[in-house]
Amino acid sequence: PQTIYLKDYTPPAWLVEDVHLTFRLAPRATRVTSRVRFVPNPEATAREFFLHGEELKLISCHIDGRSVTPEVTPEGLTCDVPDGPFTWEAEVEISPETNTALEGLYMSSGMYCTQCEAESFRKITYYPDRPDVMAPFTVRIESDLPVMLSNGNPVAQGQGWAEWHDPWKKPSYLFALVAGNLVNHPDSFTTMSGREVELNIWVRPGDLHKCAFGMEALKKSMKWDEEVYGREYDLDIFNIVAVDDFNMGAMENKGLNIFNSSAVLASPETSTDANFERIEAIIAHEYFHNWTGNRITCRDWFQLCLKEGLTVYRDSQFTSDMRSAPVKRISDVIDLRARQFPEDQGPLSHPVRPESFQEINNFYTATVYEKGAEVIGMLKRLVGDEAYARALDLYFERHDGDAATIEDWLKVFEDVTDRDLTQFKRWYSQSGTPRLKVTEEWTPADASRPPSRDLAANPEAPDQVRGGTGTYTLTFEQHTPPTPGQRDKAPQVLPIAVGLLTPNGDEVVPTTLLEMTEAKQSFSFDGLTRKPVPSLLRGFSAPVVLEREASREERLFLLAHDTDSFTRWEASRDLARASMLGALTDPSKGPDRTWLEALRGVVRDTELDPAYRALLLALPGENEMAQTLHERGITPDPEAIHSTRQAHLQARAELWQANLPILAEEVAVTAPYRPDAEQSGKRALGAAVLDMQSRIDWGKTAARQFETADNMTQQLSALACLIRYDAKNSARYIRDFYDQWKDDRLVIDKWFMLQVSEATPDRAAEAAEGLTQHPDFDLKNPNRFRATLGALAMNHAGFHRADGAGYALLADWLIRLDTLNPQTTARMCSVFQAWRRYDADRQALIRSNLERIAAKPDLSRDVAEMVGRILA
Ligand code: BAL
Ligand code: ZN
Repeated sequence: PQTIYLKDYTPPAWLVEDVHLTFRLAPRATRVTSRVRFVPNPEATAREFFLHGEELKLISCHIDGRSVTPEVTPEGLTCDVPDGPFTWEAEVEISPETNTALEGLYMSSGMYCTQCEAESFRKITYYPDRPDVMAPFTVRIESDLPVMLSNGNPVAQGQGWAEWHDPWKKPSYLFALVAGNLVNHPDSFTTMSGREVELNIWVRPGDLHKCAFGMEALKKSMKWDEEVYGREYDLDIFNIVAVDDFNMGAMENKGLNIFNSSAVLASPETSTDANFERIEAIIAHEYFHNWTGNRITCRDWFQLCLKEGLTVYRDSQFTSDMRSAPVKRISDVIDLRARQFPEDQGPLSHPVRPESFQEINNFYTATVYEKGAEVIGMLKRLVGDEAYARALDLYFERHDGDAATIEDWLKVFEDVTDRDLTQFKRWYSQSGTPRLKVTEEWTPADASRPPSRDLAANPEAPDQVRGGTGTYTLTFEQHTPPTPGQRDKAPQVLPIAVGLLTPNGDEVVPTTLLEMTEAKQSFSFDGLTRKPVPSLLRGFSAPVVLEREASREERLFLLAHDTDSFTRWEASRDLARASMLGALTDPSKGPDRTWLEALRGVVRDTELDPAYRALLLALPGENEMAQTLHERGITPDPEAIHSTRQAHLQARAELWQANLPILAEEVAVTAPYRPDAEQSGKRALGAAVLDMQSRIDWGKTAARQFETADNMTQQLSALACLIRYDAKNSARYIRDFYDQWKDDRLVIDKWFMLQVSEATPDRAAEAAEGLTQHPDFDLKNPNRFRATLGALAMNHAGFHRADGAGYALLADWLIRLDTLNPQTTARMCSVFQAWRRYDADRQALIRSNLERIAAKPDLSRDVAEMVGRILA
């Protein structure tokens, strides 16, 4: 396969003035005709005419009305064309019904739908399928289906046809078409300039009762983007469609967002609090793309983070505003460490802006998205909120209608702030997670010096912190280990938010931003009376691994007193990690009881948000522990990690036994179900308490909750406890749950997932294998595949079973899926990325399974690239 390089970018030879498409829909023989007005690009150096096109049956083509015979290859076509503007017309035939890759135009549960990002418009018709070619589209759809939708505004419709026009020029990856037997949940929104916008969520008839929450989320997103970013919606109509078979979460097509049904449909009985929160965030994310992605798009796919990093950052701001900012921040960091850190520290490591790819679908990664968002967060911290707002205004003003680059993005910040962002730009080009070592030095009061009135790093610190003559110095050293293709790393700009506390818990230095630019750099705080306790990397101000072995006493102190909610949580996490590490490296050691006692004190503090307390309670997962051991040069033993973690959970439940009923009562929700932050926080803490209770009463309380729950959050958390702790009866509860929900696909996905993710390590592979034989298992449905085989990979000890049964099962199914759906297969291959962490026997087993996948005849380009990189 061909490798594409960022450095080879050249402007398109031809630009498009406008596009007319007609679709005559038929399951196996859809006819697509296109009429495209091409004009020469004055900025191009070449004039070659090339149109992308894959898996198309070319029926006819014309230039300015004259029939032409182009040279066709599997990738597209070339043709002799006039020197000046001309009109291209083509007719092709495609087969949506047999399109199991779910790229281009395909069918899902009887409806037609599309997914074109990144490079799948070329599976619909011949076109310059690259994001820097932007044009207004007019689309006519012909079919006997009642609902026919495309981008933009409706123009006209009649019996068997509908016409849409999108006045905003857009790249082909934002094209969308939907046709089916759909019903809508309608609403409207009045924009800040007083325009009325029609809103719809389109679903299959049985799903109409699951649209109200998504609609509210959409309206909140529209309002928030007006209030916070000054961005107004720009069409007369905004449509969302729910689709059961979808590779991603959702897609931001202009005016016609297409969603995986799991990312939009919700009801209290069938969706968990986590589902509601995710749906709210994804609806916001796709809506926010209208400005950051659609009005300003990417020049080429290397710039993917330009729209994705920024839009993830924007949706995280939105969730922080709608819910709890500290809880959102901590959840994001947990997610970053679980998904992005292993990626950045393994064979798939790549910069936020990659420099080469074979298949761009393989770069919709946690690095591009989540680390991309962290980079924006750092930039905002460095320049400040006010300059960030001005830079964004300038970005929208300067680049509206553009296909832009990271250079364009950084330039607006440079112009607004007069800062030189050359070094900061390394965050986009340098891969790997920086390690940050910290040492401290305390120089006590010098009687010969007068008391200082200044704190060097924080001239605005309040008066009461001054007056001493002691100096506290923090010295940081940054180092980024080599990553594929990048051996030597240069120092990056690290915004390090720091606070200092007195031994009695007062803040002696409030949060202060240290800007580290050197490989090694010291920062001093003068005028202190006593040695402070540092609270480092507040708010997780930079995506680094902090290497500091603080004492247990210091961590306990921060758990009790830190004024920053993130570092307070981090102290708790560090204590949990240290306790588990201690037990793993010295089996005679049990859980750290002092920590458990201290944690109990904090978790019982009713002044604290229950959602935050639930996060304090959550122990690092087994995968995170494996990563932690690996970072310390220790080979992780999955079984030992599993049993150590279980022993910790058991010890905690026994130690806290007497407190559990009071805690359970405190978080009980009596009001009608609402998926808001307040109630879901209580249920999150309630679920943690239920888990502890279930360890002690063998599922008695959980059984009661399972029988009486009126919402999926509590029914599912009860079922999880019953699977974990009531081996005798769990099969019955699993059956009951199935009988209750067998007609609801999204709930049955949960049913598949839970049985695998909650299975004991020795049973997980068998559970997954058994479920692949269930009549409801559907290899063609990505949600169901992920719920079954993806869940196996999430069961760390089960997946890494010593005999390799987990690896073999997954590889078998990846090989089968590759023939149908390369994109989902390739994405799931990443579960093998951390394979070099493990012992030689496991490495050999994983290698042989990866080699088995690589040897599959006709392996897709997507999977070939992924497996090749993982094995390299
Ligand atoms: N653009 C692909 C889906 C998303 O990130 O919104
Ligand atoms: Zn996105």
